[in-house]
Amino acid sequence: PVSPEFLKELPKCEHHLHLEGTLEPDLLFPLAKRNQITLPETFPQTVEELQEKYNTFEDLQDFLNYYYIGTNVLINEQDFFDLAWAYFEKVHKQGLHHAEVFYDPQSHTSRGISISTVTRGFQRACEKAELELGITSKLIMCLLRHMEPRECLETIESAKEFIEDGTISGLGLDSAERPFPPNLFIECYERAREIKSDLNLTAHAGEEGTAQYVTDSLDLLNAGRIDHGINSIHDEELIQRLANEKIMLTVCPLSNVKLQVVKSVSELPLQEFLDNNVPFSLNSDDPAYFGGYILDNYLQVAKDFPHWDYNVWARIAKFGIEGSWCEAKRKNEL
Ligand code: ES4
Ligand code: ZN
Repeated sequence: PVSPEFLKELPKCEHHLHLEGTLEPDLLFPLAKRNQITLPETFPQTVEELQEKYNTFEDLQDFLNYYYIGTNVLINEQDFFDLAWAYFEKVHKQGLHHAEVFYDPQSHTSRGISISTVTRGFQRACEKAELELGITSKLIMCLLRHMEPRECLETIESAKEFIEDGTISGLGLDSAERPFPPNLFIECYERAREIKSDLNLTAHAGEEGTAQYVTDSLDLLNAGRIDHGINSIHDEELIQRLANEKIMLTVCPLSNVKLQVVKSVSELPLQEFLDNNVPFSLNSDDPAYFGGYILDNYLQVAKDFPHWDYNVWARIAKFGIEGSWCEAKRKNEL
């Protein structure tokens, strides 16, 4: 097995991280206080009780219920900045060089917070991270698939200026995967591409959904990569296609265990992906909720795949660089 030091030093990229999912309990409660937000009575009232709850989620929906309540404590531009900056500071110490991060504008606009407040707060943290930590980043807005597609179209319109000026460099699709298949969002993805023809596109698919959700995200939404995608393994033809078209899967090992998608990291089809030349990266998804940031995910995979040598890990690092949406010049540096 490779050493923890090697994994720390390995130049890592993150492609699947929800900024709202970096909200640690020890920031959540102070923010609730600062912003005078009353949490529901049934919500844990202390950091310890909340950490305890995070140890056992039934499934994706059980997690999302907590995640959306937590999100409500974020109000001011400074809150969004503080959240993202705390994330960048943490992963800087873990050897992260490049981050393509998600956020959910609708979680905030539905509470009366403008998309500009959210986007500018996050954007300022991204700029500071590049300047002071050397971490480059991209912001990806996600549509909540449990919302009406008509409302999602309005969200895209409200993001138009940020898409046009490049503040938002990609579009994704998250929240409860089933029963909200990709075909519901065909118009949304078309409209986003109309605003910017080279907008980067991705979608969560094949976490709790079937391989068909992955295929449909490629065919119907034109996604250039797939978030999670692990259920692709059940479709041999799809596996060959991912390899041929170099579609990267952004796998989230600790998340998959915490949400009981798999029993352990060793069950993930990572060896099969390697054997079939399917590009994948390792990511943290919602690290405050799932018990680990980027390096913690790498360390757990190394524990569960102890026979992987330096060459295998170098190959994974390379998948991540090539699957990133940054300019060729930056890829060379990485
Ligand atoms: C998410 Cl793990 C996961 N799946 C779908 N949507 C999400 N939003 C935040 N984390
Ligand atoms: Zn996710």
